[in-house]
Amino acid sequence: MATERAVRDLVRDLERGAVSRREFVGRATALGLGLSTIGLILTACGKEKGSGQATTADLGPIEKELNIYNWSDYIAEDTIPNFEKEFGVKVTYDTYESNEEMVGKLQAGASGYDIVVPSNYIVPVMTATNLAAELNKKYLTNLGNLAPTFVNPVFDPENKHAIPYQWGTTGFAYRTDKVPAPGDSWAIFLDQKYAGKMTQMDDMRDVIGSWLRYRGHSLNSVDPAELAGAKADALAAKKNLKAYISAPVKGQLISGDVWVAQLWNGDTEQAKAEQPAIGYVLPKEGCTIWTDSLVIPASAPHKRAAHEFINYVLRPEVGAAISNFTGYGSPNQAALAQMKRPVPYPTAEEFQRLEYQKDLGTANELWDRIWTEIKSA
Ligand code: N2P
Repeated sequence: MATERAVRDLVRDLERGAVSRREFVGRATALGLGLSTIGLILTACGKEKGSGQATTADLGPIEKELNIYNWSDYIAEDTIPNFEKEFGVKVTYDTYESNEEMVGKLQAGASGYDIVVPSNYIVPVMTATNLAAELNKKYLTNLGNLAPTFVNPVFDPENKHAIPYQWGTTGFAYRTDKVPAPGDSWAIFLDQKYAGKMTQMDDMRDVIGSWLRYRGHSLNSVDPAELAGAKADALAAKKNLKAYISAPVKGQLISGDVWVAQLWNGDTEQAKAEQPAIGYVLPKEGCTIWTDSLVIPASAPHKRAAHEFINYVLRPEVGAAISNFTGYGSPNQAALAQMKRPVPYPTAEEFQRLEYQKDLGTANELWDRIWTEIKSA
């Protein structure tokens, strides 16, 4: 008679690919399992592991609800209504302004979300702490539409947990009519001439990162001396800032209350659509490039609907409509032909000024402390 324990261990080994299906059948038979039981287990465990396939268990019928938690202004107006109509799913849509806000919520136990949209450096954190569900590729039939650069990205080899959604850069936007010669340096935020008319983002990684690059360091630095320098520069700039504010600064740029704002390229494009006197600068010292991905939290209550949504976004016309609204680059290669102004992925030369953020590991604490000190100063 098979002990329960031995069977459980064997099934686990099968699930993680430690034994092949053929080995499984031999050992399960030796443990006394009947063929129909073995068949059921094999069906539940899906296809052979180790072939780059993620989990393949059946997710059942599509649920009637889907809860999406996304960055603000990061989707086309008709993306959700069209999905609801076609799939018969009611979508609840919430927004956030930073990765830390979103992850903080998940870490605190928020469990209703079916889709979240972390930046590259957050994905490994989510997978390491079991916050991200493994994707079931059999539901993602449009995966082939992804551009090669976004297939098997370093932050998620094999796209096991994350399907790239949009990519962009973090530079600064400015009013061309108020600031005719903005230069091309982060130093603009140190210029008293524009005191009270400038903002930096409400984002630890982007603010400290900009001052690290300003002094020629990596924006992923964990060197205490480099970080102390970045803090000093950030504090000097803070004297000229109206606020730390991210996407919602667009209204103030449009109205002219703000003339220079650290901002992402796509949100700048959105503001420009309403106020043409807006330009965008990628500072010569360098700045962030990021990829945000669709991820299904491990705790998602509507996983089948979440997969259908991801697959829907991977359609060329849906991906194109999203980027046409957001102004960001699309990782959906099939969508590019349908985009009004596709943002070309940076060349190797342009990459010399761009850097992907990485998780800071144990240095997160030091960064957090410095950011708190900057904000409360
Ligand atoms: C949303 C833009 C978010 C991109 N407005 C940040 N990674």
